[in-house]
Amino acid sequence: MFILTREQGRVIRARTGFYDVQHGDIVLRCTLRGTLKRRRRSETGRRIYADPVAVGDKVIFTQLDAEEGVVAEILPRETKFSRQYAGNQGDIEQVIVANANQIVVVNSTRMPPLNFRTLDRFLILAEAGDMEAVICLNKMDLVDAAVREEFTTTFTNYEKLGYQVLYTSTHKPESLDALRHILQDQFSVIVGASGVGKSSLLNAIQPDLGLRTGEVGLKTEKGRHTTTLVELFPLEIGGDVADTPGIREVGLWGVDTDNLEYYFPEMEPYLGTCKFNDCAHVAEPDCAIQDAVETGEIHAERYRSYVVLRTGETTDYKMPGS
Ligand SMILES: Nc1nc2c(ncn2[C@@H]2O[C@H](COP(=O)(O)OP(=O)(O)OP(=O)(O)O)[C@@H](O)[C@H]2O)c(=O)[nH]1
Ligand SMILES: [Mg+2]
Ligand SMILES: [Zn+2]
Repeated sequence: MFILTREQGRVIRARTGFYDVQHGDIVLRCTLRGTLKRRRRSETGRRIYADPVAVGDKVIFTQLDAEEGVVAEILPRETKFSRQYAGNQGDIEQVIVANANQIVVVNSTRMPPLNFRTLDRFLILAEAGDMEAVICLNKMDLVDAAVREEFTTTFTNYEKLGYQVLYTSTHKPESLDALRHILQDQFSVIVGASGVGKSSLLNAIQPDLGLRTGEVGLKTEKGRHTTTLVELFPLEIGGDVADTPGIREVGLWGVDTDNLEYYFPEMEPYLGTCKFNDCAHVAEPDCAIQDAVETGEIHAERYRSYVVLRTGETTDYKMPGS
């Protein structure tokens, strides 16, 4: 016999309608209490809906038996890492992970190739969600010394903006020390396109995770969406990490796109110095931002991301893995 007591736990896996909640050493498969379900419907219309519970959520639950429980309440989130998800009845917020304090944006040198638009989108989402962001360039073993040098030169620009950049290869164990150090005692979310090596890196850091990994198509250079669920793991070195599926479209959520320049730290010194007060810094004359791009003070790739997001140009919208 179980006594119905309310306990606090944490969601480590979420599948629509079912949530694995960890409480000490036990993991219970939980459903949602009726009032939470109703909230999910009324908030967002009838057919599409945002899941009210995300991995990382702290919840109050009631245990029903040795394996099952009911989530009665979701505790307020400290942070949330969300993206805009295009449903067939409009855009909704998809909270990927709640309560994390840092995002590790994984990219690969090749297979799939690096995409700066995707990287910058993730950095903006981290900023919008009040989380630290660390950049990781994986598969360093796949490029020769000259290309490695090119990458490090390009990424110096991100370091100047205050982002830490890690260069890793699962084939070079010594390259993983810095990543281990970054993850230790933090609650991190690993994001990036399909096939860049997110799950492989976590396996390399902690082999007993045994996460499934998948080959990248040789011709297409695209990942095959091997990881399909967000999942949270405790790390032996301390801290927690959430592995995520490579998402095809990193839609911005919680970002004020009319004031996008505020999400680009390198633009800050120039703000308010353009000829027009409402300068969008795209095609206006006497624009301090465009001038700074000309002189190289603002990196051209970053400016390109700004323009794509500001103007809603769709050519660059897809992730390499889509
Ligand atoms: N050469 C090389 N291959 C790597 C490296 N890291 C991962 N891979 C390979 O890249 C492929 C994709 O790795 P995954 O770990 O499945 O990639 P993922 O980012 O988790 O992909 P999704 O789960 O689909 O989002 C696998 O074949 C890995 O063996 C690396 O540092 N070097
Ligand atoms: Mg994976
Ligand atoms: Zn301007």
